[in-house]
Amino acid sequence: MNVTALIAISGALAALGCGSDDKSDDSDGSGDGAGGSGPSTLCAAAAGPINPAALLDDFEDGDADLAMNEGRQSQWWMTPDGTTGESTPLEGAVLPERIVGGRCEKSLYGLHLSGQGFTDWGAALSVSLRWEDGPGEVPVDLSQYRGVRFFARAGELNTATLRFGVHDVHTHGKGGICDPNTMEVGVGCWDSFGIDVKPLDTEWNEYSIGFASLKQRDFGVKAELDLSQVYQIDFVVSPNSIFDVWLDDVWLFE
Ligand SMILES: [Ca+2]
Ligand SMILES: [Ca+2]
Repeated sequence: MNVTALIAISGALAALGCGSDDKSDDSDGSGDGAGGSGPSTLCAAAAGPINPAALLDDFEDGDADLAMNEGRQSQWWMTPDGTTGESTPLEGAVLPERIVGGRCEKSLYGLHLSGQGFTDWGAALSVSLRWEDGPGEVPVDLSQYRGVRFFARAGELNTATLRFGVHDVHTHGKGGICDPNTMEVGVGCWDSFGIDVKPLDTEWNEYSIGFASLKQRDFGVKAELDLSQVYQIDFVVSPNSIFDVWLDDVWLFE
């Protein structure tokens, strides 16, 4: 099934309030990194992953905490670029918001990021994968997983691009490899392994992003993604945009 057909189907099903149990997306290559992201609609997935430990968060508990699986523990966090923008929330821990009417019947809460006016790199919804008293962020081993799946939708006024990114031992400021105190090309941090989430539309779609599809933007330390030492996952909205983005049911897949 091609992407256009999937979009048409997902739109029609979304109008009914729920999607089908269409497994055809598993054959489109997105899971193995060939395609990166692509939309599909799978309400069945709202019941949870086959491996419950693969859940990052479904937001139904209403807190800012990551689901505590496999040693992962941290909080969803909003970081604006420091220019004169506005957003809800502006900065700090991000609490789930009620989804009006729910999604796929079982989901009542998701994360909602909205705002405008940032002019440098935009704003990031991030989650460290493990936080410990003392050292702060520490890496976790995701090498058993092939990628991340989540649901997303945009509000009608959204003009932002959403970039999914991963920070490993090479790109995170705590990794000890890049230099967090410089923006020097080839030396600095925060050049995540990422990909744009698209097409993003006003209906909920499921996106499967294979780790193998992620690419750096080549402004910091250049490296191969080391899945055995992953620090952080980001969803970054582009600068000079109006952003209004929802996320739900974020989990890893094997
Ligand atoms: Ca939670
Ligand atoms: Ca949810």
